[in-house]
Amino acid sequence: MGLTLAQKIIKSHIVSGTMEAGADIGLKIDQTLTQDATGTMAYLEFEAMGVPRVKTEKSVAYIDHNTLQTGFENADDHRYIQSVAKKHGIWFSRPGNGICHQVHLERFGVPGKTLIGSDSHTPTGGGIGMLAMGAGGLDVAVAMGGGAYHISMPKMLRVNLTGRLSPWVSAKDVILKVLELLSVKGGVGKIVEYAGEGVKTLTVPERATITNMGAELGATTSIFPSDEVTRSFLKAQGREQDWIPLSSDPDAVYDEEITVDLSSLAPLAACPHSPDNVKSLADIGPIKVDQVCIGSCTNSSYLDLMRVASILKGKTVHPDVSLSIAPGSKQVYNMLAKNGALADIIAAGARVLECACGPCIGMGQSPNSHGVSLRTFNRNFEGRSGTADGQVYLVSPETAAASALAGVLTDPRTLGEETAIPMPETFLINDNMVLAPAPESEMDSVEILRGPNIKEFPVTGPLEETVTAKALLKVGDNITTDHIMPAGAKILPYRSNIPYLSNFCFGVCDKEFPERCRQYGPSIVVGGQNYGQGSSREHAALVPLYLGVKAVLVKSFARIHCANLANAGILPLVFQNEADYDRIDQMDDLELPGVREALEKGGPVTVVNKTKGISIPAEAVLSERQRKMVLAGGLLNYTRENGQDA
Ligand code: MIC
Ligand code: SF4
Repeated sequence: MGLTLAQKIIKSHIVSGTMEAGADIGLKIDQTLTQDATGTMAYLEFEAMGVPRVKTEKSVAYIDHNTLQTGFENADDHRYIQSVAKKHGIWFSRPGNGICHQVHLERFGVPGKTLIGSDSHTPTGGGIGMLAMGAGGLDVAVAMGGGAYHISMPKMLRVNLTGRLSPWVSAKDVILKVLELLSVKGGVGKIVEYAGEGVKTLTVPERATITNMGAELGATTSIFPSDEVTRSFLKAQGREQDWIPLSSDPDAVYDEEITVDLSSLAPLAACPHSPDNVKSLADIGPIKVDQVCIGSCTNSSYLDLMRVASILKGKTVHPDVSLSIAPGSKQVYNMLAKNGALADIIAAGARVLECACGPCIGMGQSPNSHGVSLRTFNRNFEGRSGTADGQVYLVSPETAAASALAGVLTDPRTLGEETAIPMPETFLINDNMVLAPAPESEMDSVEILRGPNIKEFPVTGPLEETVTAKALLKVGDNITTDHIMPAGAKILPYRSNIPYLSNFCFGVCDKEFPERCRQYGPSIVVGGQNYGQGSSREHAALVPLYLGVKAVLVKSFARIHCANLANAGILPLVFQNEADYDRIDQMDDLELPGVREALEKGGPVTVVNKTKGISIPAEAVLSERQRKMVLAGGLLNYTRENGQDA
């Protein structure tokens, strides 16, 4: 039986387990990336492991999220990461060099290699045929130390692409269509492989837009074959030697298959407040637009911004619209500056921002009250923009630019003939903002620079025999990590300060939650489907841990968050019968009698609702390794006890 593309990469990297769907597998990791919002924690954890030098082929630390320096915090954290990187063998991409995923695709990604990153959009690397996955910071730290990355072996979903995109329809519309078909839960436990005749009609940046936003499907990752298109992209990046051909075998077997006819697609938008709330522009109608933001790791490539510049050229932004544009990387920015496209963007009245995540993570450009904001980004969760009642729609760069001129949501197909934007034969290559680590012989003399904002991360002890806790919070379906641990300009600078962050935990749902935790002590959070979707931020586990959360009991989990809970030593539980969700109310007294023994045996866990006098059966959604980890009190304790398998 033949193998799928992802199965081939898994086969060449598997170090433990078998390739049966659902089985725990350990993978050797070739490359890692971190960004600054998750990176400080990841490097504190790496330091705690005591490994002197990274053991990967390439590890890169990016600064792209926290670039708004409203106080000393971010700048201090940047210096900390820069010094840690220099000492321990990690390349350092300076602030201003661009968004991690865009830069990694351009300069470091290699087809057929494995990459994990402490950011959920790491699957962007799937655009050049990498097996690239988002992970918690601790998992990235372990991989840097040479440890395997553990996932449960995913099922394989094939998206068969036929036809070719019509003018003004672009990669964003493809992934929005897939989100409409599959929903934000549709990819959970799966790898999405793109195949079929339509693949070769898509450029690498277009493919990367699609794999990037595969994160919103909840998928483990998404991947495209590595073909002649990939080869020309790498050649244009001066890296043809990194290319290898890679595709699935003709007789590969997939668990599921869907077909998307590229020719039949029309421009789409994801409406507030979920990336799968997809409608056609015609169905939404010409709503008035207050703000347009172009950029993010989804849509800020050279091709995207050249298209935008060509639409804006010679025109002026509508007087009621604020248009901001952030190029994805210094390479993109520099090329636009050289060829004059930047001048067209500036002349049209766009507010040009630095190459960083910026508005995507709420670092500035929050829309006005109840404002409609069209964004080329990947997430439109409630409140993420920094404006609680902001109405964020996710659209393509073409739709964004057309609407910025018209002042209302506009179908770019009304713009007339599309100008052809050729893929450059050579990109402008200048890696002067990427700093090499110190040679091993000099690493001892590198001093780590720690600012006062860097506090210790919380750790817990071995799991107790019986857990007694209150249901201090009950939430519904599709709770995102932005609900659990919000980001944005006011909070993000404190990503290395868990005690301070804890004041904002679950702030979007219930501002009183942190106070209740302080008042009542140990707690269990109760939730619905797809709990913890979205970001890979382990802060969504570490902060609850700090506040005394012992277990999270839900209908189902999103992959990365579930792993982060186990890594932190919080017990992730799912209801055996979903209807039992209704049998717990907020503030009920709960008990997990003999939970330690239950976990040791790998059996079900009983949740006793003492307030209601009933017992509720639950399962710990953990592999054997994770069970041992939770018993030990998290991955760090487990690694200390068991060495580096672990
Ligand atoms: C995001 O898009 O939510 C982030 C910010 O990039 C996160 C990482 C983080 O929370 O720092 C992600 O996607 O993993
Ligand atoms: Fe940055 Fe936004 Fe991409 Fe997250 S989704 S990495 S915040 S640009």
